[in-house]
Amino acid sequence: MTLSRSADDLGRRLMERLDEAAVYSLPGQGVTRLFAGEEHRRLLPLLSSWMRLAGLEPELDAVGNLVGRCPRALAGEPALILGSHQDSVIEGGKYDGMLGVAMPLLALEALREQGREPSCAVQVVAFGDEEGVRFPSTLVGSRALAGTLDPKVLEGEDKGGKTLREALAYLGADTSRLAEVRRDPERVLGYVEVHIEQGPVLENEGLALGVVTALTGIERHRVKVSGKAGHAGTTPMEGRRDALVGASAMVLEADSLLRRLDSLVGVIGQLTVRPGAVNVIPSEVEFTLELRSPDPERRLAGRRELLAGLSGIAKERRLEMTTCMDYEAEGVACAEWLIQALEQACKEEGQPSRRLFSGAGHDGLAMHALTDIGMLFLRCRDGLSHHPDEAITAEDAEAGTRVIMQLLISMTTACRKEIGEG
Ligand code: HGY
Ligand code: MN
Ligand code: MN
Repeated sequence: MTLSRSADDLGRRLMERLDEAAVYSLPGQGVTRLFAGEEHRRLLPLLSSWMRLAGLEPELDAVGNLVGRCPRALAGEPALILGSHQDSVIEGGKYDGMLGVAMPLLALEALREQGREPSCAVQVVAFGDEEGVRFPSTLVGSRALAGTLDPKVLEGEDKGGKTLREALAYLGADTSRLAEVRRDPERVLGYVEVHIEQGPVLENEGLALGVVTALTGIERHRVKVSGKAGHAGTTPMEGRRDALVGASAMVLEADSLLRRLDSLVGVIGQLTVRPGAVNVIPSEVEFTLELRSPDPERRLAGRRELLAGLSGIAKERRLEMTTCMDYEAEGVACAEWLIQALEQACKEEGQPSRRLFSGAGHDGLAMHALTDIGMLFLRCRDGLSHHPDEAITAEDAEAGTRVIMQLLISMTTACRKEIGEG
């Protein structure tokens, strides 16, 4: 049965909320809200107010997640967790992350307004960190829930030398309670995240919504290239050991190799040049290298070929090179029962959908270690994301919210199917 289409105008209400949240940003284009920074701290009261309107009790946990629990979840019933992340990339958009926080909260609020209730206990988690932009760690919030977070990440430092532990204290989080964040899998029914697609598939096919089948595997490396500094005017060009020239050759080599390899994409997105002076030959360059593939074997083979290629360039140019992989997440599959539950909810709402793969990472990569995961994708304009011009329409926002309302009222049936009672 399609939920009644009263004049509640959920699409417009959701867009207004997303505009409101976007204000909590560093100055500049788009949205820049870094983990446990001032903007994150100032956003928390707004999200808490949305949680209360949704009938949830908000609580900031030890790693900066804002968790809203319904009374049934507070009483200890196994709960469906919905959510996404509060942080953004630098100069990102309004929808990556915040959509998946705002939409389930509005869906719960709208059900309350209609005098209806979700059929199972619900928690909405606004994860503190998914992007991994500020500290040398990522998925901190979801890994803490899954019990896979190494507490050492709290000692990781941002560029200004502030540790994550210090930043979390500033946010108001009590890191001494880290162990309490871990969830008992018996008390979790599953994890569902709504996210913009961040790609062009839905738009090209004229669909507002898609149901995700699997999330890509990701690895991140830090590569350090060392040469020799020297006077830029007096050192002959011949014989220089310029680390930046070497690193530039490596960037081009990585790009051409990645173009040749199937099912593997990658990027070198961050370079630091030392000493970084206009008249000094660069002595050291540190850069990041990120690789993604749905296929772990292809990712491993690609990594080997790439690092061997870069090492060959270092040798040729008499440079030293060291590499360190500081993050790896295996690709994960979404649970078939949650895929079907989301598809069914789309159908009930008269929304055609298709299944699709996610080339982006999400909190589900970490939540998969705790529970079954499912994701609903929303079409975004020009497939654009991690960009200030990221956009969705109010109509699609409305469609997504209604699908989540349907999912919430039909979860018992879906869960029963999963445990074999259906
Ligand atoms: O990097 C990603 O795929 C995600 O947007 N954090
Ligand atoms: Mn992102
Ligand atoms: Mn995201």
